[in-house]
Amino acid sequence: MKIEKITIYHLDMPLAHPFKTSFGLETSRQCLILSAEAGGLTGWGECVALDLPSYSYETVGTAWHILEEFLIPPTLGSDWKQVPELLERSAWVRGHNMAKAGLQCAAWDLIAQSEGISLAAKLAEGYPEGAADRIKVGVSIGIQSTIEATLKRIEDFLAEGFSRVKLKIKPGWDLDLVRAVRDVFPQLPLMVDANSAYSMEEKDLICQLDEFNLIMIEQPLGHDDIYQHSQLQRMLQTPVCLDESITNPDQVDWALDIDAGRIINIKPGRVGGLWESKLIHDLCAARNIPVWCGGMLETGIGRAANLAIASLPNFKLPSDNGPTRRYWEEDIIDEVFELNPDDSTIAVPNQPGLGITPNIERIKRFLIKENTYQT
Ligand code: OSB
Ligand code: MG
Repeated sequence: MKIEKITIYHLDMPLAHPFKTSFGLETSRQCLILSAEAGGLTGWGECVALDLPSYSYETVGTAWHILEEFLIPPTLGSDWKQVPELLERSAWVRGHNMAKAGLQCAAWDLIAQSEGISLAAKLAEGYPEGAADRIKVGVSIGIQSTIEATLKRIEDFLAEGFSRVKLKIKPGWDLDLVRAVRDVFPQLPLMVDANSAYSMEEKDLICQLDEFNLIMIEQPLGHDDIYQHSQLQRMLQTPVCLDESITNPDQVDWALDIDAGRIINIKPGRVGGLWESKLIHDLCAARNIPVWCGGMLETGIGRAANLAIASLPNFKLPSDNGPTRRYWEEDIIDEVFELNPDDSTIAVPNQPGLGITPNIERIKRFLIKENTYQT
């Protein structure tokens, strides 16, 4: 496989609903979309960096720079047979996982298309169970203006067919919120995500969450911390789930060695790509640690890739990757991902590659800038 041409599209897409976390409010989503052409095929990928360095240090601006200067040049024209071979050419670049993952996804799309199989089937090669044809999803509910508004939102999502809820929390928006939700929904599969908003000074408060029978507490402490999470996990009954602080497979090994968490959130962008996601999936499976697939408010392109990776067997907990309408009035692919309300699932694309049809006209409508690189 030789990639002859790569295009980066920098988009700004209005979100259907504003999304507030402990690190900020998103009303529109900037992202980079990548297309890579080889032998008459076009592969697509999405770089999930945000416009601000708030969730991680990467931004659409840094990702553009890293792609243009360092990742695209060695990719263009190089000959490779399977994706891991291609990755060796940019392995020397430290960090910038989201930039790497976006380009890597386009390469996976190309290779799966060239073999005439879905990305899910390609990623599941070697697993006796194969890929699941649909995956369980939950909904991640941002910080609302009031507890009443949150209860109403949950009620609406349950009526739509979602069967698991994640609440974003931060200091001052935690115990009263979770208590109120538990009072009204005693049986609801429920979890919280702090996006690193707490420190060990608040350990007593965090431990009080134990009484609410949560599936997990996601990333309560520092974005690059493992050590204090291990101290906290020792005090908690509820599993800690690591999101921000896991940026590669080694981090997972070390975190599990010191019991810094008992569940791992895999986001291909954060860990460097689908290949690294598979490695983390495998090593967690070997250590009996369940994983699940987080979301980064992706367009249909990144969403299709997440659905594919989440179809692997150790993705044991519901994913945050919801149906299209939860994020977009207008997506940039023709397909619409629908929630199956009977079992809170979404079908994994089964056509070759990502199994989607990017819509160039809509990509152009949301375009801030684009550039093409050729051999
Ligand atoms: O921490 O999981 C997170 C969105 C942006 C940045 C970080 C996170 C999130 C979400 C959104 O929780 C989940 C989704 O895509 O629905
Ligand atoms: Mg998270």
